[in-house]
Amino acid sequence: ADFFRTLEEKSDHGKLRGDYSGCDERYVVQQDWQAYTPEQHALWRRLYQRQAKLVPGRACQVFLDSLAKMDAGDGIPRFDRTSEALRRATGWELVAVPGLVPDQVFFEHLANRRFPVTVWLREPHEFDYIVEPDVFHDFFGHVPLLFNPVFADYMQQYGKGGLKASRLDGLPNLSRLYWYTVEFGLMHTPEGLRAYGAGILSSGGEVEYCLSDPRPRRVAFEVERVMRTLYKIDSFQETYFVIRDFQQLFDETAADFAPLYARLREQEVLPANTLLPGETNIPPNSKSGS
Ligand code: HBI
Ligand code: FE
Repeated sequence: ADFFRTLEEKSDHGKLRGDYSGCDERYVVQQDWQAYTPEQHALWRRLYQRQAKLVPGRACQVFLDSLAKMDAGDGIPRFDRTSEALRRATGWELVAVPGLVPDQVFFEHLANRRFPVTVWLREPHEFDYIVEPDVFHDFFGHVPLLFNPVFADYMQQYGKGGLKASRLDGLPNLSRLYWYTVEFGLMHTPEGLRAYGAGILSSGGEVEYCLSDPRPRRVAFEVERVMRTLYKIDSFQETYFVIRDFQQLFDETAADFAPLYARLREQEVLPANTLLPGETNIPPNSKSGS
C-alpha cells in the first residue's frame, strides 16, 4: 500500500512526469536501434507487408490513416522519431521497455501519456504467433491509434483508472476491459464491422476471422458486461465487443469505477463464449472484399 501511495504522490506532484526517476527506471531501457540486424529488419518488413495487405477494408479508418503517415514499412522504426510526431499529434510518447512490465508501472506510464513499446522482435519461427508482445505487436498494433485524440485520451484515462483500480482490487475487471477494447475491440461503421484492437491488427489470421467468421459471438460494448467476461490468451477470441466509436469508449469509462467494482463483486464472471438471454449476436460481415 505505501509503495502505491508513494507512486501516486510522486505522479501527482509530477515528479515522474518527463523524467524516469523512481520506480519507472527499473523498466525503461534505451532502444539500441543500431543493434538490430539486417535479418531482423527483413523480418519486420515481412510482418509489415503481410498486415498492410490485410488491414484495408478490415481495420478502422483511423488506424489506416495513421499507419499511412507513419511510414514504418522499411524496417524496425526508431522510437524517438515516432515520439516526436506523436508528441505533436496527441502529447504521447513511446518508452522502450524490455517486455511486459508490472501492471502498476504500465498504468503509471499510460497515465502520463507514455506508451511502453517492447524493444525485441520475435524470431522467424514465431512469425505467426508470439506468446508475449514484441515490437511488432506493440508498434504496428498499438501506436497508430495513439495519433487519434479521442483514443489517446481514453488510453490515458485507462491508465489513471488502473492506478485507482489496484487499491479497489479492480485489476481483473480492468484487464478485461483492456483486453476486449484496446487488444481485441471491434467498431460499427457504415461499411460494416471494423477492427481497432492491436491484438487483432497485428495478427495474420484474426483480422479476417474477427469480422466474418460465424463462430465467435459479437456483442454490443457495455462496460459492466465486458468487465465480467473472461478471456483466452492463446486462441482467437470467442466473443468480440463492438463500439459505435471511440467517443463511446471514452464516455462509458469516464465514470468512477468504484461502485461498478462493488456491483461486479456480487456477480458471477462469465465464460468467454457467453451470450446472455436478450443479447443480440451481431451478424458478421459478409466475406470482406480483397
Ligand atoms: N506491459 N509492456 C507491457 N505491455 C502491456 O501491454 C502490458 C504490460 N503490463 C501489464 C499489461 N499490459 C496488462 O496487464 C494490462 O491489462 C494492464
Ligand atoms: Fe498489446
